[in-house]
Amino acid sequence: MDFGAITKHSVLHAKPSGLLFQYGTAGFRMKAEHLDHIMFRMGLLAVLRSKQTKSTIGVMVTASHNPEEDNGVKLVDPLGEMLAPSWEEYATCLANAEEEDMQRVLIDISEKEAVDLQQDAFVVIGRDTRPSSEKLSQSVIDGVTVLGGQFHDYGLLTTPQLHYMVCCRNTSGLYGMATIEGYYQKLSKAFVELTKQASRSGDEFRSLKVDCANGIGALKLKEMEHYLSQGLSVQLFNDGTKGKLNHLCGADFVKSHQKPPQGMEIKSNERCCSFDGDADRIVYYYCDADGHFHLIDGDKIATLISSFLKELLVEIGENLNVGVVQTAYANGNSTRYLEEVMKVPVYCTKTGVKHLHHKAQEFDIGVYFEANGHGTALFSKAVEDKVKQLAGELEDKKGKAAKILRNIIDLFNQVADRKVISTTDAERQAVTPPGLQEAINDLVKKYRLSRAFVRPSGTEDVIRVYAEADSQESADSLAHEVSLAVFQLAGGIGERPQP
Ligand code: G16
Repeated sequence: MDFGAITKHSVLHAKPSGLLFQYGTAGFRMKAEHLDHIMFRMGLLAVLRSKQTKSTIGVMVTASHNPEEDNGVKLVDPLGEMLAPSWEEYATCLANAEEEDMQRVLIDISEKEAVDLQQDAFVVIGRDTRPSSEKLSQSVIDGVTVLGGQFHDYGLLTTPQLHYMVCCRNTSGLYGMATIEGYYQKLSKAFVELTKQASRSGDEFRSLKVDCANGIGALKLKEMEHYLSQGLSVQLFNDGTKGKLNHLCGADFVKSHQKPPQGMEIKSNERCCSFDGDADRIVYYYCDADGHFHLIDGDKIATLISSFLKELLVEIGENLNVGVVQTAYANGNSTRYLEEVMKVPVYCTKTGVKHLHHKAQEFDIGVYFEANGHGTALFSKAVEDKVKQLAGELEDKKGKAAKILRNIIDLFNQVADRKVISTTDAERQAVTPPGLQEAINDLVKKYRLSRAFVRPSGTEDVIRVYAEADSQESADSLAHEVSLAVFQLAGGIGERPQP
């Protein structure tokens, strides 16, 4: 390592004093103005990780669902999955190191992880549409080059697209071509074939209104639209031409407010969906003939996907081990339905795609979704090979089901996806501050069919409160009471929570 060069560049990306940085649920997230040194240092770290794994590593510059003024960065590991937990710790350590300690921290990481510094390194970079993203991704590139790494800057990309590029590069193109064109071709081919195999094919099933959260999803869907034209006609809303990113629109807004985004007129039974700021979440919705809004969130998507997969497996005659992974936010009824009616085992992990993804890899077919719309289905290599073989061999109904399943495998982009309060039991129980969990338990007892929990967010400086009960009024009231308990027992600041 050329420490002279590292120091010379590092001072150009000075660390602001008095702030603590943490690699959270999905990387570093905060106001964009505090992130320059983190970007430079994540460029350095990506090179070390690339040398250690002898693979291409991804760096995505985005703050996803957070407001436009924020930004963030996440590293993507060799098969497109989230960065390994031990490296998250190195990322935190490097982000907080004082200038004079940088050399020691870099040597420490290299020694602990037996990084061969002579090894070549390659890093791919993508960014969302935030005004701050271009400059910040330049700082990542500075970090990569000063450590002698090679890079490819894809420029504007959605997060799933960057994950795809990393996976393609590390499988020598086996997963697909590592170009934007390759991404559109692979996914649209599988999708268009699936729509041809679908039993219902009227125009009403082929049109979709898409709320793009005023983000990158709009640009990329416009590029992809004509590849899909034989199977789907999309109408874009909140495409970034006037509104602000994630403001009054996008998946997070629709899920948490349980209403359509601003700027989208919905007629009865029209099919609609919303992305988030980096297009790695999706929720669907429609209004019925009486004007009632219906949300198909991650819980429902997981249920629909796993029921469909089970039907296909029965048709093919294969008995595979299908599991569903959720988080504490999953509505209790969805868990009950999956376990009791669908007879599918359900597991609960901590919030964060990385935790769900990890668990889902234990099954032949693992379906995972966070209620907020992050998720996918994972198929083991053995299942993938078997399905491809059966699709070639079987005929009639069985053959048709196997071919549908083969296209589904190609369609799912499977790449391997506040501190006062601490939690346990997949974040369903608060351990500290003392008395908080007992207070929540007492409040929950006051309502029928109720659950509630609290946890510190890993992407925003807030405590999240979740509540469910037998009616909307009860759920709202329980949420408010739990918020008040948090405010009192965890030393809340600012205004008291309002009902
Ligand atoms: C990120 C993570 C998700 C998580 C969400 C909220 O989403 O990728 O797994 O559910 O943050 O996390 P928290 O409640 O810890 O703030 P995104 O879309 O912002 O990347």
